[in-house]
Amino acid sequence: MKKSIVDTIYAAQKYAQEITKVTETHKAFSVEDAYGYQRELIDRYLREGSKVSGYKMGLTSREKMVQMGVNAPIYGVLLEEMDLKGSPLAVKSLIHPKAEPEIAVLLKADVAPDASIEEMEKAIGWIAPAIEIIDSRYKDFKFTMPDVVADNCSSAKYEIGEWLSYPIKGVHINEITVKLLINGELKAEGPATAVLGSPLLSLREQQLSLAKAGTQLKKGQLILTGAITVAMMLAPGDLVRVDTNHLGSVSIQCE
Ligand code: OOG
Ligand code: MG
Repeated sequence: MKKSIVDTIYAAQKYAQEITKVTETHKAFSVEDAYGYQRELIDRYLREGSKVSGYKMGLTSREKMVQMGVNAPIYGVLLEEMDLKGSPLAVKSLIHPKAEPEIAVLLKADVAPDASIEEMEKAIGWIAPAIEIIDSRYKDFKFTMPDVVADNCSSAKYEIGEWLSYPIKGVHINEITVKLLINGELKAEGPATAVLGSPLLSLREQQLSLAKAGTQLKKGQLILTGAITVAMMLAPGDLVRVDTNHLGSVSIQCE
């Protein structure tokens, strides 16, 4: 019997095997349906003992929307096992991993679904530079919105730098800028405002999306607010580093 959409994506993630878009191999479906498949997929990991560490916003910058040919922000769920925590990235254990520079926030309080943007900002306890490793399960990293949402928005791994208390003294979050370097070579750079005008607006989008889905952001969760620049393909041996002007650096050694 043919595998279901969720089973197909689950197997592709688990065994790092690329697949043809499920909107082609199975059927066309809406973005709303796609979030339902994403939920089913995550529930499966949770039943196996995985734990949610937070959420990620995706396609929040113009650079990413143009790179991926998709024109609206999306969100995915982060699991604890995606956190590299300083360990090297085994490139061959993934399909075609790419790195992107992001700003991460860590919540010190729950964010009520109807909290104002000021209340939401007060729930941010810490901020850090981050590298997200995305690994679309689809051939050639090409997909439609429903495909990528069902694939948990290409989530694979992430590395977080040192958490600094938020707000940072004398610096507004929108003044942060990041540089993405591979083996010391500058590949891309951009301002925090590249993500929906502000990482705060990206977090707001996450809050409102979860409210629509009947859930909410909670204390202890981290949120990746979206790639500030294009994502860069990685090869074994690469050293990826994100340098920032106010948050320090974070890096991942590939092997
Ligand atoms: C989708 C995930 C995008 C971001 O930060 O824009 C994303 C993809 O590009 O494969 O994580
Ligand atoms: Mg990302």
